[in-house]
Amino acid sequence: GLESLHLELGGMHCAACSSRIERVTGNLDGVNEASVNLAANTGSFIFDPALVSRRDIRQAISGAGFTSEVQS
Ligand code: 9UX
Repeated sequence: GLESLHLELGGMHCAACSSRIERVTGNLDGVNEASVNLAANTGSFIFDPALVSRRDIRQAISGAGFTSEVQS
């Protein structure tokens, strides 16, 4: 079934940054929903673990120039 990932994000300074993170993660096969909150520096991702991993999602974010930490 689907799983969720909640991240604390670093390096966002404007709405284009949060949109970019939503786009690069949402473009991954298996990511069904990508929602980034600029003000809170957080992101929530719904994904199919048969198609994409938590690591894949975090690598897409770092590739776009942002940091992420898994929220407890
Ligand atoms: Mo806004 Mo974000 O000018 O990398 S796009 S700071």
